[in-house]
Amino acid sequence: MKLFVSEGNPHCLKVLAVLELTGVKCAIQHVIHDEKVVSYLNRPSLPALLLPSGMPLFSANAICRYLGESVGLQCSDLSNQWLEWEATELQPALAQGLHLAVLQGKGPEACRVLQGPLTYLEQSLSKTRTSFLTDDIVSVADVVLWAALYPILSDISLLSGEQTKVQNWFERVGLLAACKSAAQSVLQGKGLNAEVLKTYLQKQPAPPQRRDIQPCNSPEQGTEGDHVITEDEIQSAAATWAKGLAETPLVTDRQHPILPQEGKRNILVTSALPYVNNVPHLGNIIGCVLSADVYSRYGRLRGWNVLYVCGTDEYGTATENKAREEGLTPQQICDKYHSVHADIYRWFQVDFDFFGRTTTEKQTQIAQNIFWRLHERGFLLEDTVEQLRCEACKRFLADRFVEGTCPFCSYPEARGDQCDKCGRLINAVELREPKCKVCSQTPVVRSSKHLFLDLPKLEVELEQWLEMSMGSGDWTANAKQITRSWLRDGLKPRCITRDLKWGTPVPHPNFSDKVFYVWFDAPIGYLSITANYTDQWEKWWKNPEQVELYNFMAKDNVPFHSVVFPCSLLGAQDNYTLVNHLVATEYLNYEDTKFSKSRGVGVFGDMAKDTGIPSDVWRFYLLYLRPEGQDSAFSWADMAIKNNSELLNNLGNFINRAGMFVSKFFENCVPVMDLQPEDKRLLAQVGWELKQYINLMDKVKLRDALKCILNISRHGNQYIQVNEPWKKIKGSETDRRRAGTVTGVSVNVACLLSVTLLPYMPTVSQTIRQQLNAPPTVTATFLQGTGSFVCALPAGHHIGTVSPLFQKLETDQIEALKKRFGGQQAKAAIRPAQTSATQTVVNGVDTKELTLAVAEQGEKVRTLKAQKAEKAAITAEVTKLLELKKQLALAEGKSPEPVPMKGTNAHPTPSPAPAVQAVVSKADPERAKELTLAVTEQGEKVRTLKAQKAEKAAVTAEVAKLLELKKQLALAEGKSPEPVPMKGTKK
Ligand code: B3M
Ligand code: ZN
Repeated sequence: MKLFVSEGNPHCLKVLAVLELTGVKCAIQHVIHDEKVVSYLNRPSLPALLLPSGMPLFSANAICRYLGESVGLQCSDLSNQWLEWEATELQPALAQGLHLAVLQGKGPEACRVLQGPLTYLEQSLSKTRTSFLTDDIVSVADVVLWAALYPILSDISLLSGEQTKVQNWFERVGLLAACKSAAQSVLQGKGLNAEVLKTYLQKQPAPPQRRDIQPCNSPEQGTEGDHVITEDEIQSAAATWAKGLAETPLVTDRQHPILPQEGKRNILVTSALPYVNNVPHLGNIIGCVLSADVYSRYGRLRGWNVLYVCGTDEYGTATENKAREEGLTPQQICDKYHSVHADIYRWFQVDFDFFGRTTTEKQTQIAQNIFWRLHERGFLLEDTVEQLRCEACKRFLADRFVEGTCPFCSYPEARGDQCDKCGRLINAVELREPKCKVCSQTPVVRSSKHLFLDLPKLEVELEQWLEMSMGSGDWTANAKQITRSWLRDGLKPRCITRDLKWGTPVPHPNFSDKVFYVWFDAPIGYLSITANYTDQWEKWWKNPEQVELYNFMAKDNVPFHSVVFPCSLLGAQDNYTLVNHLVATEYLNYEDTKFSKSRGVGVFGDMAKDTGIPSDVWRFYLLYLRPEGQDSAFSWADMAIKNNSELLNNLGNFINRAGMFVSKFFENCVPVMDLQPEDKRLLAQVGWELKQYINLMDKVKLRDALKCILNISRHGNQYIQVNEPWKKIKGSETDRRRAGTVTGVSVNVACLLSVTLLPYMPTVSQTIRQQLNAPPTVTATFLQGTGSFVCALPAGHHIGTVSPLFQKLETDQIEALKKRFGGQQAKAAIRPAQTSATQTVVNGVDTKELTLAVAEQGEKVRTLKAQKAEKAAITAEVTKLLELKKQLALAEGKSPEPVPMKGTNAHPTPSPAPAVQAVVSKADPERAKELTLAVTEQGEKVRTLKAQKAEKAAVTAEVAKLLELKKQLALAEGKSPEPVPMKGTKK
């Protein structure tokens, strides 16, 4: 065996100390920091241990565990838990702390960054009666934690005076000869001041900046941002809080028709008009209507004057075909599917001010008017066009009905109007090897006369205007880039007429048998839909001085909204409102493939409601995944994880605890709050997240803003966890006042959350506000200006009835859904378990090696996650991990069940029916009071264990106790001793 270490690297300190402690025989080789010892890793990773088998271990904690095990020092569950905590919670904070302290000389800030983990350690140490973390003898976990903290804690000035337990423990471990000599060898016994540490840190990638470190919570906490709360912020947060709800206006109900108002921000929001002839899938929904809905709802909360319009895009050959398929007229198809769309969006709670359609009289009027104005002003050209005609189908082929090879990039599946690979627009006749999409025959070229929009003539004006719009508005990066690449290639005239029947008729006598091309016609739909909403539509659409226009769409719609349509409007010279903010999403995939109606793969809008998963949860997950900046993929397993960890364990848990404390401990009445420095610190942290939320929302970064909400509740959970109001309520008068303050502050944070959540989860938001009996003015208050977290539920405020907000998504439920909706992954997940893994058993692979491989791979995944590596990279490693776990399970003779997902909890084993059930219940208020506390306390214990991902058996045991206590409580309250359902589990 050979151990590779480098000087100055605190991880090497861990392994050297454990090596010496265990006395394992092993050669040690000192190398320089960037030496690549493990050939297949793409970056140097030290320390590394070359096992006798030739297999390398390259995570310090796995090496330590291995060394311990090889001398019979097995890691207990508790030790393993500490190692886990060290890797996932402490290390990220340390990376930032060391960076701040050593490279930037910011000791106090480093201190603040480490405060969370150190407080947690202090609390844990004060709860144990043993001299070390897990026992009265030192464990691998003690040494690992000691070594990790050595550089920081050896500088005593960085330890706050209150952390005496940590200090004593640190000194005790440091007395071990193994630790002393390792510290000497790696850091010259100098801790923070060691030159070698500085050299080592300089070679490390800058750590991701963490806003704050939570002791134990969801694994995916926000690590972006780099905010350290200052004293000023704390003071100003406290001052803001004290203002309360006083003079804040009410968000008034909308009065239709909504029209621009003098002196207001008048915001016109459109979502791309979904094609009527098919049912939208989740990708369509998040790309347009849902994103625009979240932004509109947010805008209304901000007090802006928002009008959100949308409708179905109904003309074109696709509709004609669908009609033929279903034996209906095109109009009947439109009527039928228009209402299908409307129902779906209603179910998703998309709050349009008006949802119209393009096949209306107004559409004809406005489109023809724009056409004539373009004609009169000389922006239309006449030309003979070669067109593809399918002789087999006896018709001209609309762009979407021909497919072939892209003449620019050779992508083989380019459409007749556009290439999905390079994004360029194509004239169908330019396609190489064209094919009719209906019958696959090769179409022939025929010529006829058509009208063209003279884009080159409008190019200069367009460019001037684009420069201004992109400069002052919020255009997503993809929208800018696609538009620029269009202009770079130089604009060409675009044909705006088609030889079809189902469309807006071209009014020109020479073209009376033609209709407008859908992409000339459809964006005019925005105007005509507004005209169907109000006769005063021009106040929105011919009013660029007063109106800001936001267009939401998927990226393939960009050129039509940034080039073609603006040119139509510019050429019409009628003072039209042009797009100020163009918000385009990337694509959402389904599992590891694309949504496909024909292959029956993916979730379509009409199916979502049949899953039993609430609309709000769908909204949440789609927005959490919103493809901002890059494509993303819907995954059932991930949806369950996000639901169970973020909604249930983080958000729901916090809001429910806050409310329950008020109702259980303070008779539904918000207690007096006497703010201490740490409460004010929380106000500042929450206030800061609120500001981020507003900044991001203003810039339409809907996905990132959602993370701020989750961060707020994480802060809240941590605050409750640290302050333990359920214990303090039983203490002295001072303790009880403290419990009151913490409860009051928490329930106010819950109130803030209800408002920030409103755009995303309107029903949940309303439920919370009802439960808290929040005054209606709260919605307008928090989101004013740059955001202000005021005390909205003051002492004396009475809340309503609190109940759980979310339900757990069970693994079997998710597996069933995955099967039902198809996708490669569903099949893939089932197969390998029985094939490849079975062979492993036959081959008799030793479980010890597999155990190590699992541990190693687990570390790898954790590291990648901590480093916020690319999702694809993480997913790949997670897949490997799962496969290894399956192999291990098989090798151990267990069934190759899918490994339960992280973040889900085992079903609590119901405790055996107690004898008390036979007893006729008789209320005992004194006992009930005591039991209420016991239940709360036990509930906290279970939650803590779960959050710490404690062993299943341990959790189950505590859950059983909890259920028993609840039964006793029910009896003492004179209720029937029915088993009380666990929070968040299904009834
Ligand atoms: N119906 C295309 C699409 O949904 C089209 C959008 C029109 S927006 C005016 O991708
Ligand atoms: Zn054909």
